[in-house]
Amino acid sequence: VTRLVLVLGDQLSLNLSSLREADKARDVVVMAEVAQEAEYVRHHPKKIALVFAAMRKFARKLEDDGWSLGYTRLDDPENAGSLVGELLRRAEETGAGEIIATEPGEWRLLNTLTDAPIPTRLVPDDRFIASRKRFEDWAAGRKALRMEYFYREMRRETGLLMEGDDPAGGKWNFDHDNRKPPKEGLDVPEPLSFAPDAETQAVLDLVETRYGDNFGDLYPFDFATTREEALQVLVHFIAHALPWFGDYQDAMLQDQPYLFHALISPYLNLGLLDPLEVCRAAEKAWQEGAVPINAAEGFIRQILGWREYVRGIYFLEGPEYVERNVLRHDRDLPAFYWGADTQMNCLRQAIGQTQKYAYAHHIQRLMVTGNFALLAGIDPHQVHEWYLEVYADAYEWVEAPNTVGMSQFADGGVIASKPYVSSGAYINRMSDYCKGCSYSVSAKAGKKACPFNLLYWHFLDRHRERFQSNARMRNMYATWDRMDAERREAILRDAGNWLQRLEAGETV
Ligand code: FAD
Ligand code: DLZ
Ligand code: SF4
Repeated sequence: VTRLVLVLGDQLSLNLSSLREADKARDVVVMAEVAQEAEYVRHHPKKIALVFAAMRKFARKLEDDGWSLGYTRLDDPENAGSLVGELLRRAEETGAGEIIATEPGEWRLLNTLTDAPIPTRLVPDDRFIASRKRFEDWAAGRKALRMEYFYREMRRETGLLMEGDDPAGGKWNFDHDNRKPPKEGLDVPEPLSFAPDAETQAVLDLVETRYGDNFGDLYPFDFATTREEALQVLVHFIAHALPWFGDYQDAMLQDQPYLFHALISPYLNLGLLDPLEVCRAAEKAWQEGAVPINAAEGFIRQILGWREYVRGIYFLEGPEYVERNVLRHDRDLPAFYWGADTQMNCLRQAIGQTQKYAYAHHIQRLMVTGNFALLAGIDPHQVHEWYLEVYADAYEWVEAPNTVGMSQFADGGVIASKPYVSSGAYINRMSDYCKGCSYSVSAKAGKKACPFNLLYWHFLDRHRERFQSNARMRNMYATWDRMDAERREAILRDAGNWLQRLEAGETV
């Protein structure tokens, strides 16, 4: 008898495990644009449009490959509004008695499908380099789950950047050579841009009508929407940006949202690109002498290391992970995260860019929007929902560990060995934001003082009990303790007043 093969919006890979299990001759693939998925948070309109456009084109590809398909568009009058509703409708239509699905990347959907009122067989998602089991085995019995050690095992297992048993270039990690501040007049490559075809335009019209009020600009829309286009983005990155990726990985420049980043996370996360193929392409460029080792290693580590590691942590830690709040932060997310005005230029730039492009690079997410939320004591669940909504690459399995763990330390240190906090000095060193700011990055207290300077000490002071014995934070506390008492009092008082103005809704 016929079976239904569910293909989710972020499972757009021809070698998907569920498709491999299925029989083209008798089974029916089900794909559905549903309100349940489009509305579990108020996604950026660009993200919804990207998912729907890529789904429609992938569906066509499956049909060309000979699959029977039940594809439901969001505005189909029969649309049941949820994935299970759609599966039931298609089961009735086709007489199917079983569903095959590749495990979804999120607890919410995993539980929904496990409890579906129709027999459902879930097969592992093997579009990752490490399986869930592989990660669990690595984690078993370890006290600390540090990415670096997991990454080295993955290097050994895949042979990526290995010379026999040794890491290529003699070191596992070349970050020491990376993280250069930006230079004036950096020559930054133009990213590729894909003009919407008629199929994408139909999606854009639909998204504008239904989700035009969500935070974020739908236009201009120039994402790749097929595997072929995503591969062009990868090739373009390797030729024009990868050589400098390591050097300027942490740099931030006003009006240069992309710098030397790859811009491939939306495509990796949708399944249009495969993580191992991306790593191999970077390795090949290094082998051919086209890129230096610090660039190739730094880039491969983000995918083979971080991306695989955070997925492992997400499933290891369980569905309650997103509720964690060990620092008991409870302030509401300020209105400027949704585009209201702020005098802090770094935040205005990072958020403005997010609104426009549904993109910000890692250091903007970690050291500007994330750093601020952590210093200001914002409720990490609200921070988590914000990151899940505003980025085109946001799926809970990758977003939550990065936000709740790496950025907000709300998991108590599962991912990060110390909180990622900094004063304005770091942002000033790594960007050109401060010169266009109403605050003074060199002022440590007083009305003009950069809020990051005030809140940095406020954070350390209010969490002294938790962090003062952390070896990696000893220097920070020593510096604080060396200041004279009057100065410390003035800083804490100014920080408290600033937070009050923030809470009162003033444009801070
Ligand atoms: P590049 O800087 O060019 O890096 C190349 C690739 O490495 C990325 O495409 C991505 O696949 C991978 N990568 C890099 N850093 C990470 C990381 N920390 N975790 C996982 N993969 C990584 N990434 C997402 O894909 N989805 C998210 O929802 C997401 N949320 C984040 C939230 C916060 C608070 C932070 C600090 C980081 C988040 N990241 C997320 C990680 C990272 O910021 C993005 O992957 C990256 O900015 C994507 O842009 P790029 O493709 O140009 O990346
Ligand atoms: C993100 C997303 C959106 C916006 N819409 C759909 C949809 O209509 N149908 C669908 O199958 N998937 C969609 N997705 C992707 C899912 O939310 C994603 O599969 C889960 O979050 C698991 O990662
Ligand atoms: Fe940001 Fe402070 Fe620099 Fe202003 S002075 S841009 S608030 S770091």
